[in-house]
Amino acid sequence: MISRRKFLAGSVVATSGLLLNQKVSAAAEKVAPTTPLKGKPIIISTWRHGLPANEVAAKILVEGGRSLDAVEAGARVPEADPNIMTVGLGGYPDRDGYVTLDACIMDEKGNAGSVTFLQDIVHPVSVARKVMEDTPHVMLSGEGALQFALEKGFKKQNLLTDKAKEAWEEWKKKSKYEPVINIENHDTISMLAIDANGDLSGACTTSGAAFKMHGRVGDSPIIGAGLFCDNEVGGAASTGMGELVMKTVGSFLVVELMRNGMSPQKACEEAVHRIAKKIPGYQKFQIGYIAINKAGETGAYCIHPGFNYALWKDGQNTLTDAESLFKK
Ligand code: SD4
Repeated sequence: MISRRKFLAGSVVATSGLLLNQKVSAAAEKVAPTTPLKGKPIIISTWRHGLPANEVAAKILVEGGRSLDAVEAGARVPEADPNIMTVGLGGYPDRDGYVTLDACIMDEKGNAGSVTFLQDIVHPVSVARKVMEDTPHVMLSGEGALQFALEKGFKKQNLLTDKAKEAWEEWKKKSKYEPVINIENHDTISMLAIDANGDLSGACTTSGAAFKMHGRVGDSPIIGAGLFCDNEVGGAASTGMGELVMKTVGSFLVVELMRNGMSPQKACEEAVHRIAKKIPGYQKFQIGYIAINKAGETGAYCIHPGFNYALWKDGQNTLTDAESLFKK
C-alpha cells in the first residue's frame, strides 16, 4: 500500500513536473514570435573550405532546392578535395596510418543519419544520408558502415594521399606514437542551411583529429555533439577538439539555449563558456561553434583566435573570423 508520505512526495513531484512543463512551454513561446526566414536562403559553414562548399550549396538553394540536398552537396566539396587534409580524401590518417572518417546529417523533419570510423569511402556524408533514409538506424560504424556503403553502390578508394602519408611519417618521428591533438591539426566542415521554404538542415564531415588513436571517434558524427538541428528553433555545429564538445553535448546545448530565447551568438558563447567551466585543461584546445536560428540570424564563437566561418547570404559569400574567448 502506498504511504501518505510517499503519496505526498509523489504529488509534489507531479506538481513540480507540471510547473516544469509550464516553464518549458513558456520558454518555447518566447521563440515562436521570431519571424521564420522564408524565400531568403542562407548558409553558414566552418573554416575557409566553407567558401567553395557554400557556393555549391547555394546553387541548389537559389533554384528552390531543399536544404538537405544543399548541405550534402556542400559537404561533398572538401570531402573530394585531396588538398584539404582534414576531411575525406587526403585526410590525415590516424597514428597507425589509416584514414578513418566520421560524418552526420540532419534534416528539417528531425531525421538523422551518421557514420563513424568509416574507411575507403570518399563521401561519408552521403553514406550518412543513406543511413538516415534507407535504414531504421541513426548510426553505422566501421566495417558495418563500409559494408552498407558498398551495398548502396559507393566505391572503395584508397584515401591516403602521398602528402598525408609523408605528414604522418614526419609526425611519427617526433611524436613517438603519442597522439598530440592541438589547435592546429584538425578542421572539420560543418554546414547549416535554411532553404527558400524556411526549412533547416545540417551536415558535418571530417577525418577527425590527425594522428588520433586507431578507433577514435570524435564529436562530428554524434547527433547533439557535432551537429544538431531543430526546425522549430535553429541549428548548431562544431569544429575542433571533439572530446570537449562530446562532454558538453555542445550543439544540442546551443540549440536549447536558442530555444530558451538566446541569440545564436550568445548561445555559441555560452557553449564555449560551459567548456571553460567544466573541462580542466581546455585552454590547450580549439573549439569553434556556428549557429543559426529560424529568423536567419547567425552566430559563431571559439576558444582561441583563428577559427573562421563562411557565410552565404543575399548572394554574398564571406569569410569572417569568429570572436574568441582568448584574445590575440
Ligand atoms: C574531431 N571535431 O574529430 C573533429 C575534428 C574537427 O576541426 O572538427 N576539426 O574531434
